[in-house]
Amino acid sequence: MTPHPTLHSNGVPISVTPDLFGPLTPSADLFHEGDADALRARLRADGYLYLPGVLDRAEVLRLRGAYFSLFPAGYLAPGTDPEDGVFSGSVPAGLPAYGVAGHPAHTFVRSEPFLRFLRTPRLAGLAETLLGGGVEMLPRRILRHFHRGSDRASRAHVDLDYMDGASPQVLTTWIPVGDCPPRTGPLVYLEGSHTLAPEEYAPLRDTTDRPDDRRPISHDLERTARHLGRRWLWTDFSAGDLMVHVPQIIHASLDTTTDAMRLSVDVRFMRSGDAPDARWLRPWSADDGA
Ligand SMILES: O=C(O)CCC(=O)C(=O)O
Repeated sequence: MTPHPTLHSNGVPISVTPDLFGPLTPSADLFHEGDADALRARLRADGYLYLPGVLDRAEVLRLRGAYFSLFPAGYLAPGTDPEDGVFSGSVPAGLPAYGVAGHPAHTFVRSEPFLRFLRTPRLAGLAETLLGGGVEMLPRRILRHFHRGSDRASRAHVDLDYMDGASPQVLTTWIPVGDCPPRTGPLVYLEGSHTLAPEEYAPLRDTTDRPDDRRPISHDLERTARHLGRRWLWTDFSAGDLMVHVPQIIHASLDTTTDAMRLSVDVRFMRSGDAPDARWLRPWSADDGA
């Protein structure tokens, strides 16, 4: 990792040392070889698939531009292209709270460019390969956008805690919408954590910055790694990369400290015919409570 002796998540520092951080293993070779058995085996073994460059970079960047074009003047740094998504440092007065009706993120996940992007056969095709049959894309698709200075990031969690009203045979695909090196706030995955019994990480939930919500495991990534004796796996994501993960793996995100903003889409698939979790049947809104 480039010399960042300390990273942060939710404003809490985490030292960048070999006992706390390691690299994600790429699997794009298996993807391009079309080796379905090997992809499924890798997903079972690691709990994730890191697939660099399998999406069309230009299309991903166009999506980034389409989103940031929706913001009022003053949000993007003067003279910059919306595709670059460069924060000016100030949020224009009157912008609704993030992701609620009236905010660009709320509008965007209901817009044709967003829905068209998700229709790329690569996404559903991969989910079919991995889930072994027909799949449905769940209608709740989360757009996450962080800018520097907010000290906000995704806490360590497992997706299953947010969709426990249905079969655990679901997969999450996570798409960085833009380049996303560690200081821009990507996802990080706790190595091999999909094999842990929930009781092993339950004690971490007692120290929390969200006392009213038992679902996050921790906002303190260093404490989480040390308690469970595992490393956070990271990479320097580029636009065009794709992650797939199982709903039992612990993951979190780092804080955004660059002028370039972090933007990503989180899309989940279930097997056709399985009963869905009812909370995932409506388009995402940041205040939907799901
Ligand atoms: O994009 C993020 O920061 C979090 C994505 C994720 O893990 C989730 O929505 O469950």
